[in-house]
Amino acid sequence: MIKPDGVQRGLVGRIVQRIEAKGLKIVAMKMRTLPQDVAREHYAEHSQKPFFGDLVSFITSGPSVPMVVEGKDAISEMRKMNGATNPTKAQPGTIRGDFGLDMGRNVIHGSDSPESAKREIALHFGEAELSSYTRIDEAWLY
Ligand code: FUP
Repeated sequence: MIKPDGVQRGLVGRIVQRIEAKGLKIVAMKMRTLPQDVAREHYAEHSQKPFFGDLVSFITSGPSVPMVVEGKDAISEMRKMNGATNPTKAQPGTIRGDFGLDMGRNVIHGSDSPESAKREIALHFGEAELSSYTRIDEAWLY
């Protein structure tokens, strides 16, 4: 999910381009401002952390772009592309390393396991919103 800072800084196209160029397949995408309850549920694992309030108010402060991304090792490849949580620690070449400087405004979120992906997808999309198609280059990618 591209966070509100990524949207407001006009980074959506460049981020989508990286995902597509890697060979991963975007099967759902929308723009939405997260309601408070969705944001709290999304970051439930951090509900007891001191930064939770700031995190929820930032993530609900403007539109985000949730996506569902498929492909070989999609979760680990996306997290590799996203880079370290703190953008000042993220390697150049990663999305956070190239586009971020602040821990709280780190441009993008990526699910960290199949279980969290399933849970997070359900927060943003209904079953009917997930598309099925074949990328023309799939035979070359895999
Ligand atoms: P990640 O899985 O890389 O998104 O990182 P985490 O789940 O650990 O953190 C989620 C979000 O909480 C981060 F994107 C930024 C925010 N955060 C802070 O603001 N301060 C912290 O110390 C840790 C995380």
